[in-house]
Amino acid sequence: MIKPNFLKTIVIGLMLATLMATSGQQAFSKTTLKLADLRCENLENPTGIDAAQPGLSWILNSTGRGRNQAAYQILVASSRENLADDNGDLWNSGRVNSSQSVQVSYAGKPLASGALCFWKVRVWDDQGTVSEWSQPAFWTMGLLQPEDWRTKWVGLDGEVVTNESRRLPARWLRKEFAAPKEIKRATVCFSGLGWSELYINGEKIGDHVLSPPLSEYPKRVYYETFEVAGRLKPGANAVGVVLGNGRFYAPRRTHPTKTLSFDFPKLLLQLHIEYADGTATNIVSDESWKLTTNGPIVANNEYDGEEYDARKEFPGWSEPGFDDSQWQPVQIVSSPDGVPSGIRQEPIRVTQRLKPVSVKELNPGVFIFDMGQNMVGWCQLKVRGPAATRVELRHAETLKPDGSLYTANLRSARATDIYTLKGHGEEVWQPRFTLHGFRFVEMTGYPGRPTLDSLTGCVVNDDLPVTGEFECSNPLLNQIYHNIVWGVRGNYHSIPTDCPQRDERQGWLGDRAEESRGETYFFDNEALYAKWLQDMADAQKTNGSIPDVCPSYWPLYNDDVTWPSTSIVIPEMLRDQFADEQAVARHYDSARMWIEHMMGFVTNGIIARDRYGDWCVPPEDPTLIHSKDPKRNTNPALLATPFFYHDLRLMENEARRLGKTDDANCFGKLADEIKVAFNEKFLNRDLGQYDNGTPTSCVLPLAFGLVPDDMRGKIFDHLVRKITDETHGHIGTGLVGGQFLMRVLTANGRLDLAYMIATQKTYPSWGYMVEHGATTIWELWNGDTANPAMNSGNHVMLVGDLAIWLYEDLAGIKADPEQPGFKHIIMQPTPVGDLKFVRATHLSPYGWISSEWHWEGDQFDWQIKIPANTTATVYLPAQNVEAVTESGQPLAGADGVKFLRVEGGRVVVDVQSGAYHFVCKDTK
Ligand code: RAM
Repeated sequence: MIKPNFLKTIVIGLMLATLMATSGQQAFSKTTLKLADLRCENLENPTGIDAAQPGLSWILNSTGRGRNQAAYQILVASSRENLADDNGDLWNSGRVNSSQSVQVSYAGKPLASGALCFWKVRVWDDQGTVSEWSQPAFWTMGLLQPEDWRTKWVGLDGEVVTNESRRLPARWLRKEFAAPKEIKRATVCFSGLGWSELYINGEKIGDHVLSPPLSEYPKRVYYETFEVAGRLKPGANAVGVVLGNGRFYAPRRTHPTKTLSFDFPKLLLQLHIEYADGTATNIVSDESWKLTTNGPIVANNEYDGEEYDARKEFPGWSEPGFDDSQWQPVQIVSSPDGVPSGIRQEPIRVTQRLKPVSVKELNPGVFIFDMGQNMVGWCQLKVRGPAATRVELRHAETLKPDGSLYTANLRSARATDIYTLKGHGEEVWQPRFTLHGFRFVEMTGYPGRPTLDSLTGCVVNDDLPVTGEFECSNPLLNQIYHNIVWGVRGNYHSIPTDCPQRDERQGWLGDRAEESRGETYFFDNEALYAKWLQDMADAQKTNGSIPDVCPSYWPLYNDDVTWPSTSIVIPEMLRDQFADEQAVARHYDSARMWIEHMMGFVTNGIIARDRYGDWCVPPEDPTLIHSKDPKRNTNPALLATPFFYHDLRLMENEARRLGKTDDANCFGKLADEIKVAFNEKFLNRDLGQYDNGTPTSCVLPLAFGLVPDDMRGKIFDHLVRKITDETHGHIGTGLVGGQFLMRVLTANGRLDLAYMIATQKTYPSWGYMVEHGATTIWELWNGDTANPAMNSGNHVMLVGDLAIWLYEDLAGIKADPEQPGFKHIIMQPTPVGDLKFVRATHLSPYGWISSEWHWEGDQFDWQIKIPANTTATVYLPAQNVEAVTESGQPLAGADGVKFLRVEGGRVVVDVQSGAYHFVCKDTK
């Protein structure tokens, strides 16, 4: 079963495709303006927001041509009734002549803690037509001031030893209270660290799992907010919370870096009840709560797994009247120091359920299930049998040749869940406080013979809206795309992680620099990455240093350039893809501090601070993790200096946009100096290469504009020679160079080479992974043969800019940075190789964009959709205007189309919003 968000976007995508395939001209007729998808802080009806001026966005759904928003009006009201009466008692923006429909900042009355805000919007188009009011949406404010929390942290400081100390039994906490009067509103805010679940009167609140989000705990802790009036009843009520370890309690895991652990699990909770008579009360975590560790979750640890003894269940524990005389009073415990902060990101949920594709009995009583897909989450178990029967589930990504689990690459993560039956009827169980990266499950101890129905794979990740689909005529590329999407989603767990299976799962910065831009085409990761920037700022030292891993659970403050540069690159991505000016502006000071700190390492225009090299360049020997071949490895200064140059240019642009001219000049000046020094030191004009001439040493200077104009051709030729003569059409870059490789080849006219690299089946290539059974992307090009010490089957860093290239260059959908967030779109597909068709859709902040092309004989047949309130520049592969038709008519004079120029075998036109059907003859 797929969760609603997933379904919603897929259905919209399909509807769109069908519309485009069948409607032809009819879709172009003028339709009424419809508003949809109202978002506050880019989230649907969020609760507990702490931005003083939340950003409000909507989408104009209109399929006609040239539909633009000329003005908007927003009403924000403190009640549904007021909003229905068009009484914006919090804010009536009045008619604002503006086309802005993304992140319009709230500018009404100051919003108090807990404020309820209902809102709607209407718009005028440029013909003066006014839309209906949108459907109402809402948001609520969180607890904005520290003094709003009238509560204490509670828990139990001290180990309750089970079989080992890193797998604590869960802590169960409860409190009964009376609600004597009619309830008008009840809001609960709580932070249960590491992870927690909240129950009221016997029911779990919300469908979130593994919450709250991970954070830099000594700086910030996240709390969840739910409206719960409907869960309370007049009279006796009870609230219960179960606390798991998460990353807050994470001791004794030392490989290969010491992992930070913070404290024993703890809870901060405040339930604010407003009665109909105008009075109010707070139910808070304090000494009156009871606690037990003697519950059914006898051991939990994210990496090692969960043990559950159903015989220890205590039905009714979160309902009034439960006998808690055996429970102990909670302790008042120390605060984790971090400021409680509202959450601004989508929650983690079970987003899909997979049925196993096979089950085999390996040895008597040992069953191996195959989920058919390397997935991340856990299994739901269905079992009947006598009490005390122990069913054990072990998880792994691959199998050994003998069919048993291959677990060497999990390192110390045990990835084992154990369920002990209570012995009553059918028992259905799934763990709460663990996570596994796996395709195969070994089941032992099952009473009888399990069937495919005995296990269900629950896919668990940040429940981000799906923003795109890609398909083309090359099945290998489609499978690679599938592997990318599964890899990305499996590594979204309130931070982007490096891997989901071994004893690591950290937010490594380097892995997600440019690669994060590719992800935006199929997941709306705006809120997630804006939050990760906050993690980076929280982890930053006062001297400006940013660690390689954020939150800094592995405290690696190496002061290298390439990994922390992600804190400069992500703001650019958020701006280009989402027009998220707010996150960018918020992060500016932190970014500047880091740049200033790193400037101290620049000597004579060169910075050589590097820690990881061009990580995971394809090694010469299939058993190696890292290449020892000096010809494959790039000089550290050739990685750090270009990247720092790039950072400075990004900062220069950003400072200018923010009106910080002095900063901009300072960044620009240093960048100029670096450019000169870099070329003086490393450019070999005679050989036409930098230093030892690795592919990466060509790619970075080309991508960042570091190469003197007269040498661009030569450096590019050198790169081409490396690929054709030395790597024979295979990839030769690691994590750093791979972020720009496909685009550098394409921008310089060798899309054919990019296509060759992308569709290789032999080592090293993404296709090689597919040929060897991968359903995600491996950490190593030689993931099937390398040492298990570092060999994850589910990493995204080697994706590089492949996903960007699929959408931007093959499908031809790209944001124009001059009008970010796809306000203006560049539509420039490049037909290549044996590709017969490409279809892609992308949900931009303005609505769905689509591009669908195929060859009809030697004619290029291309249908596109440009959402309302945007425009696009379209590059048609034809020599002249006469060779192009639109919806069967000559291009010249087509409604919504403006001819610009003919350039490099392309007819370039500007188009208004709407659906278009182009046919290009004379494409050569
Ligand atoms: C590995 C991680 C990550 C990489 C670092 C340098 O342990 O898996 O992907 O960024 O090392």
